[in-house]
Amino acid sequence: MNKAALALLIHGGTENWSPQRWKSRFDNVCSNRRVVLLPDAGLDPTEIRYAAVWKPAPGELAAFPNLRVIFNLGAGVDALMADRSLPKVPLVRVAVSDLTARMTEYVVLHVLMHHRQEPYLRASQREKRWAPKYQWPASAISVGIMGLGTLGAHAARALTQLGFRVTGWSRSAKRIDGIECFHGAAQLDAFLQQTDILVSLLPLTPDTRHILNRDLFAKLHRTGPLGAPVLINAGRGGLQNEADILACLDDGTLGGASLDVYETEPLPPDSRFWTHPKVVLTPHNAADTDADEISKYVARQIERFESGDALENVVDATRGY
Ligand code: NDP
Ligand code: OXD
Repeated sequence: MNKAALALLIHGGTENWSPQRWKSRFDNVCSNRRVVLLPDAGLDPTEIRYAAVWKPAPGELAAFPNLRVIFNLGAGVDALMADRSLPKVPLVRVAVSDLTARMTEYVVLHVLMHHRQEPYLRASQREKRWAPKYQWPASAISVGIMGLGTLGAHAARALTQLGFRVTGWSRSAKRIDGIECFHGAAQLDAFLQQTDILVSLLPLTPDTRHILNRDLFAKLHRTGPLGAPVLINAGRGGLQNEADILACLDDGTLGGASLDVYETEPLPPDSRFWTHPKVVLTPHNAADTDADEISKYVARQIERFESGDALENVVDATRGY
């Protein structure tokens, strides 16, 4: 046990975020390194050089005066960015092919679900109603992806391979083969106007909070084959105005929604999303962070850091993602 200590600080409460599970994976991949699962009453906080975290409470990381790197065990760092006392050391986030592929599966599944009118077909089945509806080709549908980063760009490529018309919107200008790219506030309306299925894979920042609201939904393509535009949000719940989504589903501004993330998680039992006939709901598991993959990723990054190589996927704190 001669290498600098790594602290694990994991909140989340779901099966995937079982702290013991992560501890056993980190013990396997961090040989000769002390891995401490917090809280640990006997711990001397000055020993900790690295922290691997999921949803730490504000102030928790400030307890370690000798911290050198923080590893967020997921892709989105909004919970950490909200911590005003976050130590000013590099913050590394997850950007790995395993998680990216999982998110692309989710996006493809839900785009196809709405495109192939699955909610309607399942309702027909429950009612024993033989009532086929014309199925449009993928090429008739324009999928617009908000956020063309690690996840958005990968999902966009997969959708083009299925024949969808794919556009994307990001903060800075992009060039991606086969995808019409828009960027910045000035090009948002042009992007929305041609979008039949809107996929949100944005990070939550002060600029993107509640960006998915009635004004934005009203600008989506209104005369597409699906009858009304569809929203798929797997970014963060804070991106969406939930009252607006419900009202827009009710009045037909939106034809359907697939939601994986919510303003309050777990989603409260009295939320109308649970029972709304136009909502396909998943419990924030579009793309799970796999403990085997991510413990190896963090261990590799620590080895790089200790050999003097640059850390990868360091968050830009001024952008907030
Ligand atoms: P990236 O940082 O790689 O990409 C973010 C994209 O959003 C970039 O294209 C960026 O633009 C764009 N963006 C950011 N701010 C703005 C803005 N104000 N206006 C326009 N575009 C903006 O992140 P990832 O692709 O890795 O992940 C995206 C998000 O997905 C995460 O932050 C997380 O919240 C969520 N997520 C959800 C999961 C789930 O299971 N539901 C799992 C994993 C992640 P630019 O390229 O110009 O910087
Ligand atoms: C993530 C997530 O950000 O799982 O990785 O939401």
